[in-house]
This record gives sequence, structure tokens and C-alpha cells, in this order.
Amino acid sequence: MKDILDVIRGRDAGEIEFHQAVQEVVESVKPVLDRNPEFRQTAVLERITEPERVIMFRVPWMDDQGNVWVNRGFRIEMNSAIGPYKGGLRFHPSVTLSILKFLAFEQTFKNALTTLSMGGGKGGSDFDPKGKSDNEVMRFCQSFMAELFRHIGPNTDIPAGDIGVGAREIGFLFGMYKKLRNEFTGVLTGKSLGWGGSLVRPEATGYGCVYFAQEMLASRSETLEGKTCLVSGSGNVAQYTVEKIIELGGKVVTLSDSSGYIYDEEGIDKGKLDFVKRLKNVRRGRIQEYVDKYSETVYTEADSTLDHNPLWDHWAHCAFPCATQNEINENDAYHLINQGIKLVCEGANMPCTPGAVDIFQDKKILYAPGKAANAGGVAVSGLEMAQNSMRLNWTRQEVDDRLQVIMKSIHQTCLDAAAEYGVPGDYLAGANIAGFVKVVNAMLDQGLV
Ligand code: NDP
Ligand code: 2IT
Repeated sequence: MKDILDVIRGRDAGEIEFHQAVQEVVESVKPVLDRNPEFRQTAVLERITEPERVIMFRVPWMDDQGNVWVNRGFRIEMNSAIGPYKGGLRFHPSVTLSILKFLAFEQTFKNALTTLSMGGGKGGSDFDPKGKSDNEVMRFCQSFMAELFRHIGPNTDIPAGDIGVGAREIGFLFGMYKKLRNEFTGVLTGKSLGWGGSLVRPEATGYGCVYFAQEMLASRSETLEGKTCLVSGSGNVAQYTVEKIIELGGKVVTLSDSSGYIYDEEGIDKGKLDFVKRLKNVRRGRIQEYVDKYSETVYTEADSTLDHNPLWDHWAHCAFPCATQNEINENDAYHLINQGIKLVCEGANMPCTPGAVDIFQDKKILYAPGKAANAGGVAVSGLEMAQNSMRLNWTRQEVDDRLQVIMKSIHQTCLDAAAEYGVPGDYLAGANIAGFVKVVNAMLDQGLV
């Protein structure tokens, strides 16, 4: 086990987020390898940690003043053992090969857990859509797709949204793909409803995350009713996490963006959430404006010199980190534990550092890893692909029912795998083991390719 980690650290030096994601899975699946010696003989760990293909490309584009800029585009085609590559695109200045490889690696196991036929992939760019005009974003998306189109397809690789890529970007990307290929296919998910999108896809990650939390609480005979919740982020996942928590009788007191966070002791109600949706999705403003509108609330600016994020200092029953990777460190975890937190459910991908996860597990609180808890988004992407193939649209109720069934099944799968391998109640080990076994069995069936 140590050997494989050393090899990866040596070969992919500096890819710290990728190393972090690999180490977590490798540690979880040790009992699986011990029980299945053929997994070692066939070098499945070595194979599963190496992307099938990495595409990197130049993305030149022109701003509204006529200046030319060059960004870097990526697509990581990680694993196609159980279906075509599937996973989002992230546009954010922090994007690196390491971050996209960690996301593609996680995506492979997440997609396996959904029960649908999807392999793992991820892509994106270090382009920052913040502060850009719609025309600048369109020109960037068109340039990005002018290269990506030759690598993707509805049976090959199906991108979707992630940080910085929402309905607007998917529209521009789809338009360019269609023009270049002269084909109207379901090559991207997260499309708008009028031209191939699925009902409930925008809500799916957040709703699914709360459905997963509901299942975890039910295992201790509890519900979300009356629970106070901390949510970070204020984008797609955060907004619909808040919406579902409110619907189920919980109270959300925080939201954030990369500039800072708001604390609303009274709770974010439906009207306030509508304000946040307009602020973030239409006006593309900063969360700070929330306190201008609701004066009883408090805004705290982000401070990178602190050794913790004060958002996680507040008292609450449940925490839903829905912004980005490594946003909860050990100090934050101690603060949450000292405040009596009962549940941490990851809406974002890998938002808790390994040290934070250890603390949650040590204290036996309910902790769900993103690859299980946020799988509702890609699951409904899979349902969007199914609807596109059949050329019909399911109702909201039908998609939401399927989403709930899938989240329940992922929850049970995690518990079953954890119990089978002697770590009952460990959702992290359960998710890693169940996803890994499914992908590895498919790889072995298909020979050394
Ligand atoms: P959005 O772009 O809609 O929102 C991202 C939110 O996180 C924004 O509030 C953003 O603030 C904040 N954020 C982003 N980067 C940072 C950073 N480096 N530091 C602090 N805050 C940051 O993205 P999503 O809501 O789609 O994604 C959120 C998380 O959920 C990501 O981890 C993503 O991988 C994961 N996820 C998304 C799915 C989806 O379907 N969209 C599915 C499964 C997981 P600001 O606006 O200031 O940048
Ligand atoms: O991290 C994720 O699962 C996503 N960003 C959604 C991927 C998808 O293909 O819908």
C-alpha cells in the first residue's frame, strides 16, 4: 500500500489534492485487497489511480476591450470500466491538474455508487468567470469547446457543471458543440429545460445531500425537524441544500462565498433564499449584500491568516460544507465537535481535510463523504442522459422519486459494505469499498486494457 502511494507521490510530485484523495481510498480498501489476492496480482490499484487519458489544451479568448488572454483547458478521462466518462467542468482560477485529477478519481467511485452506468471524468479551466461579461464568458466557452468537442460525445464522455459552470456556461458550450458536430445530442448534462435538460437537475445535488443526511439521522431515530444547520457556499449546491433543509423543518443560519460568510440567527427562510438565488444566479453579486438587505444579520470577511474558518465556530446540530475542497480543517472540526455537532454531510467534493475526518470519526458523529452524499447531482445527470436517449421528459415527481430511491440505495450500500468489511457505520470506508469493488470487478471482466 505504501509502495503505491510512494510511486504516485514520486511520479505526480506536487499533486497534493490528488495524493490526498488517493490515500483516503487506498487506506479504506486495504481489507478488500487482503480478501482478494487477485486484485494485487492484476495491479488494480496501479491501474485505477492512473487516468486512462489526460487532455490539456490552450484556450485563447478575447475580452470586451480586444485584449487577448490565454487560459489552460483540461479533461481527465479517468475510468470507463462501467460506462462513458462522466463528470463536471470547473472554471475557477484555482484549477490545476492535481485538483481535476482528484475530482475525476472521486467521480469514478461516486458514479459507481449511483447504480447508473457512468465512468469517471472531470475537466475545466483556470478561467475565472467572476467579473466577466456574458459575451466574454461566451467567447471563452466557445474557444474551450473548439478543442474539447473532438474528445467528447454522448457515448464517450459527457461533461456537466461544477464550480463556475452553471446553466449559462452549459448553454454556450452546447451551442458550440452542436455547431462543430452538426448533431443535437445529449453530450452535456445540466442543459436548460427547453432543449434537453431534466427537471430537478439544478436541485439534485443539494436535495440529494439532504436526503442522504435524512437517512443518516433516521439510523439514529432522528429527523431534520428543528435542527440548526451550518451551510457554506452560496452556489448551486448550497442553495438547494438550504431549500430542502427548510422544507424539512430545519433552520439554516450561514452561507458563504470566497469573500466571507453571513450569519443569520433567525434562519434563512424561503424569501431570503429567493433573494440569494437572484443575487448569485442573476445579478452574480457577493453574499455580503445579504446583510445590506437583512440588517439583523452579520457579515464576516474571509481572513486567510486565520488557522480556522469562523463560519464553523457557530453552534449547530448539522454542518453541510457546500463550497470547495479542504474548507474544514482540524481546527474547524474541533470547533464543530466542541459545539456539539451531530452530523457533517459533504455537499462539496472533499471539503474536509483528512485530519478533520479523523476527528469526526473518532467522536462517532454521523459523517458522510461527498462521493456518497453529493452523488445526487451526477445521478440526475444520468437520468438526463436516459431521457435524452429516449427523447422524452419525465415529470418533476418522477425524477425526484428516482433521486430519493438512489440516495437511499447509496446510503444502504455504504452501510452494507462497511459492515461486510468490519467497520460498521463507517460511511467513508463503505463508500470507498463499494465504489472500488464495483469498478474493479468491471475492469477485471474486461481484461488488461
Ligand atoms: P458554484 O460555482 O455554484 O458555487 C460555488 C460556491 O463555493 C460559491 O459560493 C463560491 O464562492 C464558493 N467557492 C468556490 N471556490 C471557493 C474557494 N476556493 N474558497 C471559498 N469559497 C469558494 O459551484 P457548485 O455549488 O456547483 O459546487 C460547490 C461544490 O459542490 C464543489 O465542491 C463541487 O465540486 C461540488 N459538487 C457540485 C455538483 C453540482 O452538481 N454542481 C455535484 C457534486 C458536487 P465564489 O462565488 O466567491 O467563488
Ligand atoms: O462533482 C460532481 O458530481 C458534479 N460536478 C456533477 C457531475 C455531473 O456529471 O453531473
